[in-house]
Amino acid sequence: MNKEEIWMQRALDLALLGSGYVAPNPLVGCVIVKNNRIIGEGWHQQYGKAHAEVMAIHSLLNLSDSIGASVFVSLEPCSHTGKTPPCADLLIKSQVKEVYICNIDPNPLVAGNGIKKLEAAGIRVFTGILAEKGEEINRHFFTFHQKKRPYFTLKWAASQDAFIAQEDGKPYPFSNQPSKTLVHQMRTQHQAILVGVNTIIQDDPQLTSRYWKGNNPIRIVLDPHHRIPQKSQVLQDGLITWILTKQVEKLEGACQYFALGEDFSLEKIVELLFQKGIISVLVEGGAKTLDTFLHSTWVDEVWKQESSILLGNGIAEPKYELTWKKFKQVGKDIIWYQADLG
Ligand code: AOF
Ligand code: ZN
Repeated sequence: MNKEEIWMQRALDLALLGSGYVAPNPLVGCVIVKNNRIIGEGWHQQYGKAHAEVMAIHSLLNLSDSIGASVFVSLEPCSHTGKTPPCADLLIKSQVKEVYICNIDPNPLVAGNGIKKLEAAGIRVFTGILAEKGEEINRHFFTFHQKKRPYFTLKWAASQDAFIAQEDGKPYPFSNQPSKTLVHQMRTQHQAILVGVNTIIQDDPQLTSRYWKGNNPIRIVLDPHHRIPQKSQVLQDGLITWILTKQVEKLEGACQYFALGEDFSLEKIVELLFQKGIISVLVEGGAKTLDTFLHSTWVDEVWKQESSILLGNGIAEPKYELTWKKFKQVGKDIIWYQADLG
């Protein structure tokens, strides 16, 4: 790595500290360098809060230290006023000399305008430093803007003989605590979590990320015929749940029902979620929902948690040609994944 890449790597490492807190915003880190030394650092810590550049500028010992400095930021500084004012304006006002950018912001509100603003103010701009690494950590955000749909991750737990539930559909406690923790971490990294209504009826799950720090995802239930039991935990615990139905449209506390009409297709669901600004969805079951997604063109990533338990019979895991890579062994469980499907 050359010096510029080392500082950009630091910005990317900082960006990751926002993981679980920033969606639907991207993960962004920023490093300020002067005389070959890092003199300021920051990252976007929470949705709605200060951007990485603001945090980095405000970490300087003296604000005037920014004059003539080089800025390394993992995403193009924004040019628009969203929940916060434009970062490009702040860098101009701070009189920095040059800005190194990992990725151009795909958000149509920015999309090159941040760079134009900086250049118009006489600041030198360099783009594409460690670009692939930036695209990887922000794959949800890039997919959302480039493909105009959420990023979909599928995940299920199975017995060693490939069953995901008991014969009568009841859940079986396959996962050990460390692999549950890993799943909860994965939940914080997605803006929403999606299941079919059968999973709610059979398991009555909470679908929260209580075993990991970070946000709880919005729970989305596919329930065309409005069969969700009123006593379900996802309707009773006061956290946000969206229920997608054919006909019912109402708001009850934290539970929002959306009517999609008689043509309750995956296409319509994907479109609604895009319109609502959902950048990433973790699809956790059950068998039918996973199968429908696997046979669509919208799956980006698949995860399977394989337990050492042999069930003998039950509901089979989705059948689909996947080239599993081993992610890691967690106690007796093995976590497998396949990425880059989308
Ligand atoms: C940056 N630095 O750290 C981030 C950026 O509503 P706002 O004001 O938070 O703006 C959100 C948008 O700003 C987001 O969609 C993305 O385009 C950009 N995110 N930009 O300069 C940051 N998080
Ligand atoms: Zn900004």
